[in-house]
Amino acid sequence: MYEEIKKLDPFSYKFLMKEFERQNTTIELIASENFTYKAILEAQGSIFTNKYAEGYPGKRYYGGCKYYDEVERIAIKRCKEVFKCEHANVQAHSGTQANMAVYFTVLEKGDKIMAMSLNQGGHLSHGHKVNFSGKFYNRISIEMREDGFIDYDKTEEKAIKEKPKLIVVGASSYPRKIDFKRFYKIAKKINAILLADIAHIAGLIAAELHPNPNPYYDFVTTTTHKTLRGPRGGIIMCRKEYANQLDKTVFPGIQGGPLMHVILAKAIVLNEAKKKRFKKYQEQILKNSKTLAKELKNLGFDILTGGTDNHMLILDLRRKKLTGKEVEETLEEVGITVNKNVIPNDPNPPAITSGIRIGTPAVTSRGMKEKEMKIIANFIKEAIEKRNDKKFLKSLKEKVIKFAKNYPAYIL
Ligand code: DSN
Repeated sequence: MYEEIKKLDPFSYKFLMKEFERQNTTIELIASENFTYKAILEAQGSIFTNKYAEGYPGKRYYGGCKYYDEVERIAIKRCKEVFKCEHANVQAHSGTQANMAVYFTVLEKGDKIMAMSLNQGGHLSHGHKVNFSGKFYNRISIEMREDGFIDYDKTEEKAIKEKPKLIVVGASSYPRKIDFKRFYKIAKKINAILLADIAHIAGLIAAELHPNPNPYYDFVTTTTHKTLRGPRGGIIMCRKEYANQLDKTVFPGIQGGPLMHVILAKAIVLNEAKKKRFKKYQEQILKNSKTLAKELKNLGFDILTGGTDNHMLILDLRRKKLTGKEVEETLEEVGITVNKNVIPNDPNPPAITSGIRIGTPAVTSRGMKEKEMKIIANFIKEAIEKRNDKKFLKSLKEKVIKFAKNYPAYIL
């Protein structure tokens, strides 16, 4: 594999191979990452990368698009079947561009939106001031409880008082089920437009293991590479009445040529998502995150909200007087990859934090189950407890490498 890259560019090849080694010899626990299927890698490296196909199936601005039309049509059809939505646009390059397309379809500059802020678990594209969404729109926050759960009653009171034009329901860091129906009822009361951002939980929703906001939400956006395990990219779903306007916003509004090799890969993963084995995979993601949360709790860690309903859990490090930054760095030293994460009322800034987000999609893709989660929980505990003992960390790293190699992410 990668022989042509080696010939053309030895510099890039060297780092590609180093990354190949890193992926196979570390324990990947970043909640938004995964190891995609080989078929998806093939699709993304395929000849579908060669063609411009601006426009939509049957209405392209370039000749020679007939096979691309077939693939995009099937991707849309499968998306509608899997997520039970009325319309799908599979051209969004990313989750942020998917959200941008929705905002540009229904909002004017200066409009008020309601969403979780970054430190509540929301995403940059949910109105953060450094992002276009925070520069163009005026974001008010969803209300959260001290224990990390969404406070639906207070959110409703605030929404009635503030009357946002659009409510974004979804998170990058929320370990519990989201009550989409409750938000629907809130939005109905104030006539707000509803957008669910299901990027993190798309795989669970596809497998019917998490409530689905379709079809009673106006818009649903997702990425395709997290729990869904597909290519890096985005999808936008909406009710029929918004379909034409949304498609126009995506192209020619905010994007040019669609990445047809990625749309090919989206079609493939959406087919996979209909299968029994995909549901089993998603069930195992849940079993693994629940086991990891329980084991870490038994080992003396505080878990934000007390546990998890999805693919992630969040360690609250305040009682241990540790920061997310130092734990992330310690774990990286032994080959365990996680990310620091802000927690409600975090005394530390986002670059330091008092939390750690841990997710199980990637380790589950490597075939790990409950037994392995117990071993990983112990690795985490030992690394943190003996974080100042460099010799110990070195020997633990060796153990992690040996363990990880038993579950190859990919074989050359
Ligand atoms: N950056 C992603 C995450 O880690 O959750 C969201 O896009």
